[in-house]
Amino acid sequence: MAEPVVENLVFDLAELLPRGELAALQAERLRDTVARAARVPFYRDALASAGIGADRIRSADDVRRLPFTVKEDLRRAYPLGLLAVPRAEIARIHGSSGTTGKPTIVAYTRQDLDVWASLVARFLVAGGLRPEHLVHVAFGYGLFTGGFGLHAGVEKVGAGLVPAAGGNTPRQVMLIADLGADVLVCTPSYALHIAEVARAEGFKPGDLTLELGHFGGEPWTEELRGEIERELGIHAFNNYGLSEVIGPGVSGECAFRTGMHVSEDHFLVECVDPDTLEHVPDGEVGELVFTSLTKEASPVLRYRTRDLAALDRSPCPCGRTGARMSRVVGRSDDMLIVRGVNVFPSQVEEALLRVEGTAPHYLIEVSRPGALDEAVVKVEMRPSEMRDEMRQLVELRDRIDREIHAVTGVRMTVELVTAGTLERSAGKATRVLDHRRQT
Ligand code: DLL
Repeated sequence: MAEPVVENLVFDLAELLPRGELAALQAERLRDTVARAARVPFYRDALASAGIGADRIRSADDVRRLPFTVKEDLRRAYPLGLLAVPRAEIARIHGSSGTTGKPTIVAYTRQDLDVWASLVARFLVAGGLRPEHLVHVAFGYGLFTGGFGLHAGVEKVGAGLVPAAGGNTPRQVMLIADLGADVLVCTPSYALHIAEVARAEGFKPGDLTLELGHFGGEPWTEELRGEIERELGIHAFNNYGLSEVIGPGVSGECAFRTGMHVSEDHFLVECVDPDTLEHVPDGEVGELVFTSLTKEASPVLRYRTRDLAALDRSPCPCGRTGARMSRVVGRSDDMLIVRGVNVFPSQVEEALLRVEGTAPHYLIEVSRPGALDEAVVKVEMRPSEMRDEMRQLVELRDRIDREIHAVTGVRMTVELVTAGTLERSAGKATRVLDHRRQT
């Protein structure tokens, strides 16, 4: 049996609910949710077209009879067309982190905020957070759910908190060092950048007092986890969520790190083939679809996330009964197709991390100058490699070329760039520039 990397702790006994009791609770909550959603004209019409209403829900499996909801539905309802409570009951508004067009708006009642904080507290505690810890939160505070969501969860656990927000990385390093934070909370790419700046400021791996990291908000790989853990001397945990469903707190890893436990007493999760919308068996990658079970202000029915992952309902040694989702391996809509081959940016990252001498900062640029797609991968070299002979640089480039080809099946042009030249982000890293989409 796998060893837990931290003490196996549980925030809420509901996380251990036997599957039978969980199913009964889900059925009851699904009925309530459908009744609540039916107050919203959009959902009322969709339910009527599907010929289903709250009175027809007998079990959680009846979710399959409900209509799907997509991001475009939320966009079209901008700003508050899907609100299921009187406006006066809104306690907070958040939105998706997209930079183009209008954000998708989600509303929370007081009760929603309280549930949300508890769900964030669940994954923080599952990943070792204790009330005596000091937590450095380097997520943006604003419409994005990362900052306020993690903030409330940390407070719910009763731990100390530094609401550092994003940006000014040398200052972040200074605060972590001077205040002696135990836990770092941000995106995985920003954690790596903090590690990089800490090194530049003269800190060696493990010099900082950090013990744990809770990272989410963007896809990352097992290789990147290893890199962050080595550089910061911490145990790193993955957590997942999306604003349309609630924000962070939809799922997170436990001490055994065998996938992210979904809080299934609050969200029904399905995994479907993105083309046929039929369920895929556990263990197979498909698109995750969530139905909220307790949200008051912005309930969602069968929300298609576009996130590709696999579900695992086998028992976990931690005792939690919630299904586990794998890492997100890509999105059904941002997958790159290069010369007919499907490529996920995470595969390129995996290839790069296999090659010594490269830093995990990269940018994939795809264009179509003639009839064929061209993919260029800009890869930063580690400062230590920069002194090397030209021959070694060529060898390094060839090694990256071979690994990318081995992992993705596509030949890409590899460009080595000077350390520190690719733009760093305090939020989600930009990994792809697809020039084809603009033509
Ligand atoms: O990113 C919520 C969040 C904040 C989760 C902080 C965890 C920590 P959005 O801005 O709506 O919400 O973006 C949601 O980000 O559909 C996934 O594609 C991606 N995503 C979030 N967490 C992970 C993760 C927040 N752990 C979108 N792994 C989702 C992979 C993730 N992708």
